[in-house]
Amino acid sequence: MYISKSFIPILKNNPSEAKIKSHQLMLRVGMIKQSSAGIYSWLPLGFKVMKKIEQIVREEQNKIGAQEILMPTIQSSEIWKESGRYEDYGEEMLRIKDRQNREMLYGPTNEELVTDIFRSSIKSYKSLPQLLYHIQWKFRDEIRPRFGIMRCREFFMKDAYSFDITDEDANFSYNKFFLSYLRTFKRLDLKAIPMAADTGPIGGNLSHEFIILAETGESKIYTDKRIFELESEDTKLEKESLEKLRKKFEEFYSVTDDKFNKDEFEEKVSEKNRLKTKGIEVGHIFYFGDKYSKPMNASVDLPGGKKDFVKMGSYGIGVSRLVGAIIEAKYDEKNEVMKWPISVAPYDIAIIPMINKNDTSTLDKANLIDIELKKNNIDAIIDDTEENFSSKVKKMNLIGAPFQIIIGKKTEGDLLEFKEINKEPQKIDLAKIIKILKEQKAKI
Ligand code: P5A
Repeated sequence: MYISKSFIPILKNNPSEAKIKSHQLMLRVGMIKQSSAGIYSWLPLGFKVMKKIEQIVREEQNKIGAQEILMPTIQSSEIWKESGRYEDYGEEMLRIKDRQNREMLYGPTNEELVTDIFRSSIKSYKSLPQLLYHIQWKFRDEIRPRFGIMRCREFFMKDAYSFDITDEDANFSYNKFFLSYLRTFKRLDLKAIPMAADTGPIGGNLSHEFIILAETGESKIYTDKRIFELESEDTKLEKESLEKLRKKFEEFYSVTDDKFNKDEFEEKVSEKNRLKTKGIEVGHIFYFGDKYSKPMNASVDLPGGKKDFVKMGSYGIGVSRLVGAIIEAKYDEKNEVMKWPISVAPYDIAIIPMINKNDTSTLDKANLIDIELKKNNIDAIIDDTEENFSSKVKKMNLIGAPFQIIIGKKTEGDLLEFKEINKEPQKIDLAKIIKILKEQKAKI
């Protein structure tokens, strides 16, 4: 892709309305454009990153046996009246009337809708467990949308739901999602820590938020530092090892502020290990038993002929919020250098040829390189403008492709100036560059 033909509207300076670095960068390089308060359009660069995150989230859901569906954004109020949440949800719910004067709403979450889908088809314990998920826009009329796509009104969420018959099986389902979240955030090159959390309007009594540390985060956390040293190592999808994995994390006191208890914190964590800080909630999982299945009458036949209400959990990941969270974790705002993890980078590599009117041989060379890269599924962005070298590099540093090739007048023969952002340049040939990139991409 040529930069001159791309829709990447880069601003010269930081937009003054953005208070945190992810919002600054996203506006600066034109990843998003606000359309009204807390509602954004996603432009090509931002959309590419979000779609890659979505795909990783999807793959990790599939790996634990969850099945993808797609529920609508607009829901009927009827099912929310059945569960009793229609009144409870309050002003955050965007309520709409259709032309027949029926009460509809823009879904803030889907516990009711998925329970309705489940109860219409699944009648026997033999079909359990069921793990269903979708990746869909949500709307919450947040009183104070802020920080760009971090806390907005319309956002993209992966939400999954589990259905089991016993508490023990439901706990197994919960733990499968626990593992899939560790795997997902690792692939995004994020250190997201599970912390015991409150359940709020979703309900239930078991819940973890997955939090990444960031000064600009909106969640207050209290934790034993040593939890950050834990490796989120992979585990078999089996009851015992998953329980062990969760216990390993739960051994360290780590809670969000609504679960915080000063005495407990001081008793369980020695002074040198206490950490009181802030973070960004990128995922949240809940177990709430029959909170929805009972009022909505979602039951299945048991072996002895009896019936029972299914036990449910729900599991959310803020897919659009993750774009901002990755920037908060990876953007060096002082030097204005972004380095996307290769797993979600909008481009794998930037090619920067030095071009002037009388000599476009460097651009020809860039084009030849691009053909070879394409053959190897490596996605490059080429700066085909005649701007000076430093402004070209500045621009590419903001776009954040993790690798760069620089083609100057002196680039002769097979050796190219190749650079990983934040590292020293090296002179190597294209075959070697392709090898390095392929190796990096294979690790995703
Ligand atoms: C779990 C899935 C739920 O809604 N029901 C279905 C449960 N959980 S949650 O914690 O309320 O949301 C899940 C994740 O969505 C992201 N998120 C947001 N992202 C951007 N702007 C918002 N206003 C917003 N609200 C929630 C968070 O990442 C959260 O963990």
